[in-house]
Amino acid sequence: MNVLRIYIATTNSHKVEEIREIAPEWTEILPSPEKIEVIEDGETFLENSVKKAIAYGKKLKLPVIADDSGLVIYSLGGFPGVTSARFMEEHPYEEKMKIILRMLEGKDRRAAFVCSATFFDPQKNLLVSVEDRIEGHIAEEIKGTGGFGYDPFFIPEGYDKTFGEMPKLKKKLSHRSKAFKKLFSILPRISGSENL
Ligand code: ITT
Repeated sequence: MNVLRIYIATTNSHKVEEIREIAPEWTEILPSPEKIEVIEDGETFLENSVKKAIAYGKKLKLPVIADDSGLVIYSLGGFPGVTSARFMEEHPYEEKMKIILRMLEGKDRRAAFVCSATFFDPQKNLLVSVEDRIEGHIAEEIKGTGGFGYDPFFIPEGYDKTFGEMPKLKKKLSHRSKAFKKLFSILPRISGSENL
């Protein structure tokens, strides 16, 4: 079986680890050899993941995947959404989550993690983008130390623990896992052959 080397267009090592966990055997997922500055000013996760994939793919001249993701809280109009990383950027996540918990007092706590996953092969001029999400709600308090970002206060639907309390299960259930499984399953079909 031919193995396809794919570079990940990210500066976030947690994303690399989580994507590697679910990547099929015909892929070899590698961190990008260079950090490329991308201005993430898109209005949607899709726009930003496409921007990252194109910027890295054009620079490296090799197949890449990009992930743009975030937390969407419905009663806050989708906040923090595409600004999940930039909201109070210089502050630790504990502080960011405490502020959000205050914003949510007396409000509906339903939320989702969303991930847009994009593959770009600059040599074949092939770009494929998918999006998926996991529904859940924001816990009353911050719990658990696993995962990263907002994991310690997000409880996925059907569970009573945060992603921060069950990091192993998070890797299987997450928005990222769902989006990249979808991407890896359609890539061979889209390229018209079993392996790209
Ligand atoms: P790159 O742009 O370099 O990939 P980043 O961390 O800045 O890295 P994003 O712009 O996609 O990535 O921002 C995603 C943010 O959304 C991330 O920093 C977290 O705050 C949040 N987030 C996304 N996925 C998450 C997850 O699985 N668990 C917890 N928080 C997550």
